[in-house]
Amino acid sequence: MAERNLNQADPEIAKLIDEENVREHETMRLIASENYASRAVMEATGSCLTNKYSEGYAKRRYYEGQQVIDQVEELAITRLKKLFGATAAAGGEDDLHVNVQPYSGSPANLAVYLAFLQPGDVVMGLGLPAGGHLTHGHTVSITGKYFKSIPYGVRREDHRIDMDEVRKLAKEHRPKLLWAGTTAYPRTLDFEAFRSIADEVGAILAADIAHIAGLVAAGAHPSPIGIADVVTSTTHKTFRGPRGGMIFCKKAHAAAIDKAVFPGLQGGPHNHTTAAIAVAAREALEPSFKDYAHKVVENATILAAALVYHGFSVTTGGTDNHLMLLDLTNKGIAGKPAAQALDRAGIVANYNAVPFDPRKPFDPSGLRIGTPAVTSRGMGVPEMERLAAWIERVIANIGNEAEIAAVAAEVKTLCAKFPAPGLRI
Ligand code: DSN
Repeated sequence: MAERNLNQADPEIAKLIDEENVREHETMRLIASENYASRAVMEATGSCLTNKYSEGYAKRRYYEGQQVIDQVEELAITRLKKLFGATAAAGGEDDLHVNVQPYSGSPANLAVYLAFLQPGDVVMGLGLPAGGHLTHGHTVSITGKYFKSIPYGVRREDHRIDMDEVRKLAKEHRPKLLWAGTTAYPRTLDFEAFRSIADEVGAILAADIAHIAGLVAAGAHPSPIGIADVVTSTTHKTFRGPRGGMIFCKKAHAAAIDKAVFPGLQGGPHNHTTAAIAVAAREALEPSFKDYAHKVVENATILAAALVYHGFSVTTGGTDNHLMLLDLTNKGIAGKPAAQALDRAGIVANYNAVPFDPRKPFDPSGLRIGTPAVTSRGMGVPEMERLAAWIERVIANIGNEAEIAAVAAEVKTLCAKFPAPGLRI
């Protein structure tokens, strides 16, 4: 029987994929953790490599038939070493081990716990309400249930991480693991300062660069490679690869990290994802990726300034990276109805807690906005200024569906001029 394509085999799913393709083309993607993977990355993701089991690591597998897979994994590791080794603090590039098997960012972070901690040990990370990640010890996460979590926060005056507070808490609670990493924090992280605190208390320093990996690779944000003991990341945010995870560590920790990923937490690696990570690493080694990452930051800076011009309250007053956090309190609206109205206007962001938010996490005061995806479409300064004006227009017209539809039409017209990588149009 002739093989059927997706449309023939499953028209319902084919139609839904087509609809998502259109939605992604016609709307402005401002979710700070999303991006557009290239067609090359998607081809690798959709390849026959999905068929192969390969528990273990190159040349040490539990299944035969690894002639190709070993090369794929080794190529991904070699390219990532070249890319991130070049960003390392002195000597760091020679002391670099890479694991490309974590299924995504949360499993990569769990591997750090498994490699270094025992249940009940103390962990410190930026609290979720201050812009940290669930897996850095939040109460609802396994990392807050099985370990003793001491979150640090941001200063009330300027909403920046207070390194004096981090030091004070670390000295008091002696964490075994200290996280430097964020999901909703618009400023540069001082990895050297985290290192000195970790050294003072004998903690493992883990940097989670999931959001900023692409910026780090391109030199648009300082690198923790060679400073932190271990660095975890997803591969699909500013790095612009497939949905996946990766871990960098000093060679002394290689065996512990590898053992924690497999067999500690996972079975067979997703080889199609590994291949796509290798493709993304190759793309990130091209000079154009450096330009891209710097433009992401430039666009974020301009968008934040334009939003301030339109009367928005931007936490910390702006941004150093790819994202910003708006506190909508002065606009008299909460984050959720604002995000929903913007979505109807084709401007897709997410509602988010702001530091010291008096509202509940499911109905917080803020909006998180990021520029990685719109920058991948080639948008720049004029588009960021237009975007700020649209955001202001939508927020000022909540309840006026005709005005929101008018913005959606304008957004669609602009998006048509900036085809997104990887989409079929
Ligand atoms: N879900 C990611 C984000 O949006 O930041 C973090 O895991």
